[in-house]
Amino acid sequence: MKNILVIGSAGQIGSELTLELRRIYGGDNVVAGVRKTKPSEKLTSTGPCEVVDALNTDALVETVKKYKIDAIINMAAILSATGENNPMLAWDVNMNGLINVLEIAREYKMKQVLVPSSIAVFGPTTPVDNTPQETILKPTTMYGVTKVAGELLGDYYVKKYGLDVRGLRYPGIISHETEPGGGTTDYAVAIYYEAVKHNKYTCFVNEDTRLPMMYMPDCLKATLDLMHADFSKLEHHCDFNVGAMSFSVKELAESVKKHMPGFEIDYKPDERQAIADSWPNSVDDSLARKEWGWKPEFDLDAMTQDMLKEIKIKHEKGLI
Ligand code: VAH
Repeated sequence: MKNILVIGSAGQIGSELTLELRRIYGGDNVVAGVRKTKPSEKLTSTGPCEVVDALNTDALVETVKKYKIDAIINMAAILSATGENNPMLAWDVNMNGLINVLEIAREYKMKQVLVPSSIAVFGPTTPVDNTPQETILKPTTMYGVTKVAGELLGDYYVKKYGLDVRGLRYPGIISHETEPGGGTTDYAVAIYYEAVKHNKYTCFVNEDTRLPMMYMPDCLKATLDLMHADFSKLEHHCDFNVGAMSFSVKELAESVKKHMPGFEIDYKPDERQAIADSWPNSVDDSLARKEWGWKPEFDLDAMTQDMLKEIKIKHEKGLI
């Protein structure tokens, strides 16, 4: 692939993935597709940005033609918590947007499409520890429903049309560049910002909530490793489990306290507790390790040290 379009470039993963792809493929060869959110100066100064809405087929085709796009990364999604407040919007963006991307990729003979999935595909009847890749997928959120359907759709385009479609089930992603929005796992980012700004945090899930999590450098590594894997060697395509760590909120708070002894946390669970409770504690990512050599690098304490260092810099600069 030579010319890549990242849809959802202003988002938590999209913003950093676009910059990383530009470092690899060259700034002019990676188009940042944004919708409402204004792209950061880092995005606008390192390569082309276009207003791209996966629901606007004509505009999407115009961008594909203008930049001779031969690979699309579709990071645009309505996440779990927002999706429960507006299920039809989640279905529209996550499914109708995806089908537009897949149809355009088929029609314009794209070299690759990346369709991210999520641990949200699992539900309360899924085995909760070391969740296998092949298992019960009965999610209880609209976001999870769209991610199961997205995996099936992506695999269909592989088998029916021979299109190179790939996807991985992201756990909760933690980063300090672009704050997430509308997710259930957002607490695992907010805790660091609140610790630096106020030395305390009121968490919207209880202290025993344990979820699979991943630091952004590992998220980028997993995404790029999958993108660059030999397609002919992949037995799976759009549904790879990828794990890095699994921790409870209590363990996360303890990790923060190692660096900020006075940090205090209290708990006021809200509607997101039920979503978190429907997801697994940890995942089995042995197939990703076998098929494309997945191996995470960051553990909880290494992540906490880096997150607090970077967020303190943003705070000292008055950026937060
Ligand atoms: C969410 N951050 O909370 C997303 C993610 C595994 C969760 O898909 O909805």
